[in-house]
Amino acid sequence: MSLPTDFGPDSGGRIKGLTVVKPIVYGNIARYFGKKREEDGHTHQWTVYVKPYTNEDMSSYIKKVHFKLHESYANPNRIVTKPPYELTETGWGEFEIVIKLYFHDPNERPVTLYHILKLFQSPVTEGTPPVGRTLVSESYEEIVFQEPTQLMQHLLNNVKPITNGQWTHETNFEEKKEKTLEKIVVAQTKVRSEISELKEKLHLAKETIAKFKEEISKLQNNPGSGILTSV
Ligand code: SLL
Repeated sequence: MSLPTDFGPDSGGRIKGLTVVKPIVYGNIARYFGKKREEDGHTHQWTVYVKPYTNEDMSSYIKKVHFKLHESYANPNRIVTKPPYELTETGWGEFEIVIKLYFHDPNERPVTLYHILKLFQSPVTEGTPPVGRTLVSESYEEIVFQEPTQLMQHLLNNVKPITNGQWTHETNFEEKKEKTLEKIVVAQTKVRSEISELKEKLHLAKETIAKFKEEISKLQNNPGSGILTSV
């Protein structure tokens, strides 16, 4: 793509106090062949990807996406220069994929994401079950641009929609957000009540200590009155 050129000699200067956030979704889908392939032992086809959370064409500010695969793959360093930022492969095993996003503005440092390629369905799956035989493992993230340059701000603000239709995801992130929030509230309540129980115990323990101390000093001041006698 051609970059705007009207930012003058100062375009390298950063815009103080400005933060631009771009929500993204990254992860993989995978499909089991149904059997192990004779020729190479591969069992799955999978696609790893990075896509925008909202209906925005990220190519206005993303220069390329680097997917680093396991060394068992031929040419493990795969570069994708235009959307969709995805890579389809076949294989037999799970491993960590390093995803590095590069931006058009060279002042902007690349962003690195780590995704564990998932091929095998866990015994207990949370949330919505996969459609058919396709497994989905994806995460929500936010790229935060702190004090971008004017050039980068321009690129970030001038994004086109990808589709005129609805932009949807395999994962219902709104539902996930609500459920996660509920879990946090439950955990918070539990931790709070444990803290107050422990405080109560501590309070009782302190009271008991104080009582004993009082007893001791009484007995020390008045030795004849108790079982304690000085030797
Ligand atoms: C495992 N630690 O043992 C992992 C490594 C590597 C998966 C998984 C290679 C495909 C090909 C492939 O699927 N590697 O032949 O190119 O589970």
